[in-house]
This record gives sequence, structure tokens and C-alpha cells, in this order.
Amino acid sequence: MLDIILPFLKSSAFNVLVLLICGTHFTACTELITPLFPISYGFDDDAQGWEGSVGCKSGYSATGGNPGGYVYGIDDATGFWYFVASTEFTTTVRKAYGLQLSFDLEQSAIDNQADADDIIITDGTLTLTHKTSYNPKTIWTAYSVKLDETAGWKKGKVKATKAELQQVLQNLTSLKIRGEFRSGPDRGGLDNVSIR
Ligand SMILES: [Ca+2]
Ligand SMILES: [Ca+2]
Repeated sequence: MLDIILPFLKSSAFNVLVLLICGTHFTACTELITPLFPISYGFDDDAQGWEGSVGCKSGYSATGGNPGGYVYGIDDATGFWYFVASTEFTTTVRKAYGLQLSFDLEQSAIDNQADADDIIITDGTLTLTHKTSYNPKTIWTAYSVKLDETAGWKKGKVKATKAELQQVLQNLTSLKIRGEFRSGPDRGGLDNVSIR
């Protein structure tokens, strides 16, 4: 029986059937065919729309990542600089409440460290922040933060609620990951951003 069902599930006829059944709920339909998650950005060929914020000179390196390519920033002004998510990634994260955001960071030196928010998400009205419990090393350092109210997200100095996280995520316009941890000159890298 499986030898009949499996080819059918992979066929365009099945996809058309799903579209017909789902009617106007086109987005929901396409997700039945191709699930949104997990997504993973390995920067194999380019920066995939990610870049450094104001405060750094950002670029892409095809080697030296974890593995392969990665995105980097070189501090060139006062004020912390961040890696800014691509529009495509930001749009996808709108459906990621409850999932795990993971990424790898590295920095050029670990002396003269300075504290700041590590992840900043906003819907343009409400901004939520997250501080991780350690700074990156000079080798690739892994991070994983859950996109829900149990993970320590903050609105200002108070814990963000479930409703606030859902509101910001559902209407997300910007997601930034801190790339600068050092007073004085620095260079930071980002690789393997994923949602799963
Ligand atoms: Ca890579
Ligand atoms: Ca710096």
C-alpha cells in the first residue's frame, strides 16, 4: 500500500488536491506542502540578506565560518553594532512563537567586554530584548534562545508576557543579534542562524 501512497504524496496531483481543499487559505496550504520550519541560514554562498547595523562595516567571507561562509562586522563607530536579520528571515519568524532561535557567534578578542542587550526584536511599536548568559569566544560559540515567555525576554526591565511575545513575533519588523562585545576595536562573526 505504501508504494502507492508515498509517490502520490510527492506528486503534483496531491499538491493540487491540497490547494483545492484549502481554498482561499493559500498560505496555510503551501505550508502543508512545504513546512516553514526548520529553517537554517548557513551563508554558504552569500550573506543571504543579513548585514551589520550602523556602527560597523559589514561584509561576507566565503571561508572561516562554522563551516564555510559567514557574515561579519568590523567596529567603526561608537555604540554597539548588531547583525540585522534579512527581510525573509524576519517574515518567517512571525510564525515562530514557541520555537528555538539558534546561531553561532565569534569575536576577535575577549578582553574589555561590555554589557548590552544581545537580541532585540520589535514590531515597530513594542520592543523586546534578551540577554544571553555568556559572550562569544574567539572560536565559534553556539547560542539557543526559545521564542517564548519562559526564555527571559524583557520589555524594558520587566519580564515580557506571552501576549507581548506573541504580538511582537506575529508582527515582527526587525530582529537583531549583537555582534559587538568589546570596548575598543573589534570584529565579530555570525553563522548558522536557525529556527527549529
Ligand atoms: Ca557557514
Ligand atoms: Ca567595540
